Amino acid sequence: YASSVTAAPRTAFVHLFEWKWEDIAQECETFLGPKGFAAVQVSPPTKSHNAGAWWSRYQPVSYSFEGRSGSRGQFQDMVQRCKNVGVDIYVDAVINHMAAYDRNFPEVPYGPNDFNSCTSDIDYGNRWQVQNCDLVGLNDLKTGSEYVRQKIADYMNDAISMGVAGFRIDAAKHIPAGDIAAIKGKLNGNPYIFQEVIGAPGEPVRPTEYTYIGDVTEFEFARKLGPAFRDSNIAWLRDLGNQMELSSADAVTFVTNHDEERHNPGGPIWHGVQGDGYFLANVFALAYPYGYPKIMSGYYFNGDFDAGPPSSGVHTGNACGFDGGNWVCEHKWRGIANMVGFRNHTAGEWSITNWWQGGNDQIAFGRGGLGFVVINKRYGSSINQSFDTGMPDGQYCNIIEANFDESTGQCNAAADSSGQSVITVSGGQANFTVGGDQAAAIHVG
Ligand code: LM2
Ligand code: CA
Repeated sequence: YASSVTAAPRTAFVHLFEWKWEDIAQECETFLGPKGFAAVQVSPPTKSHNAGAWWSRYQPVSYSFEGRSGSRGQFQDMVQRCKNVGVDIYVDAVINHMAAYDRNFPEVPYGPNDFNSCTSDIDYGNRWQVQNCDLVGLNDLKTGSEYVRQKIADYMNDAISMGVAGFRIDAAKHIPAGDIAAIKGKLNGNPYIFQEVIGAPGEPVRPTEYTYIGDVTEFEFARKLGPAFRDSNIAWLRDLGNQMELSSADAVTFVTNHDEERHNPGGPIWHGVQGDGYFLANVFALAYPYGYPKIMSGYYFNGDFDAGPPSSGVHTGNACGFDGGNWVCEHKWRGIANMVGFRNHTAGEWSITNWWQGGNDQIAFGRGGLGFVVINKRYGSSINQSFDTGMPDGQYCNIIEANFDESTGQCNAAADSSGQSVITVSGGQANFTVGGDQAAAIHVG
């Protein structure tokens, strides 16, 4: 791949949920690096409660790097190989709690005095309970204590020493912001931090309390985006960024995440396994100038909440879902993967220009002459018209239908595509033909 992909900033990342370290290393080299992904959020790397369910990973029993995704050596190899192709690794750091049941974790070591003592259910209207009681029965660490802070920082510094560039702070709402700040103060270097704070109306702990430490998840973005695409009511999304509690520079966005696709598949944060609407919502999230988008990449679980990952690896037998395998690989869906490049190449113009809407279900907008996207959420009805794109004249590859090969300069239509591969802009105008439930997108670079 030619330099222009790597020269553009990298502005979106992917959660490779439950992927093995070896598979992630290979994915960085063969796909994520070339496509311009900034980073991978990996599943919690520590030794955890030994159960088959995916959620056992959220019950650490020690801070040693060993578990279902691989060994410490494999982890280290992944970090280096991904870094070599420009892709950072973000560790999902489970630091609010340890596993349920026992308050002795000799490998850290933690003993009973290192935990808070409130074991009752949490009343989310009560700040003290949210931050000091056991979350779903998980032993709540005394993050106010110097000893616990140092143990957590030692773990994170161990990751940093292996080249880890950032962290997702799991259950951050359940940790006082001051405690996270104190832990961050003990870290080497300046790792990227984003904190999982699920804002909810009426709750006392607000996402904005955490922005002085690092980025924060903006759940409202997903809660509004999902229903808009599900209900084909997308024109109002032009104003979405203005309706958020967090400012763009502080927000991590997503269309769904590993919890939401399981806990509440029909709910406001949309279940991501199938459907053009879900695909189009991801296209929108990557085109829209708000936040730092994370793409969820998971596996089929047939409504089985507990189901752990498919037993065969992504690169060993069971391939990605579109080949009939068990891993969905949403990040490899052509339009989603190529929209990462769109976001990277449009990062210099953080505004919406050339807005168009046809009813509530068809929209198009530009990014200040660096990119232009058309989204048609009207089933069975094409858009056929000329748009004022604001783009420099020339020929562009429609990255939803085709892949641009930088080494040859060719725009290669995908085998399964019947849409336009090439869009010609002349005098700023371009004709687009976009089928129902489809999109088109062009960008500079
Ligand atoms: C998170 N963010 O704040 C993670 O994104 C989420 O996936 C984690 O919950 C949670 N916080 C704790 O890290 C998951 C899962 C829970 C599961 C926990 C712990 O959603 O269902 O709880 O991990 O493994 C499980 C059982 C639950 C039980 C608990 C303790 O499902 O019924 O509660 O273990 O034994 C008694
Ligand atoms: Ca806590």
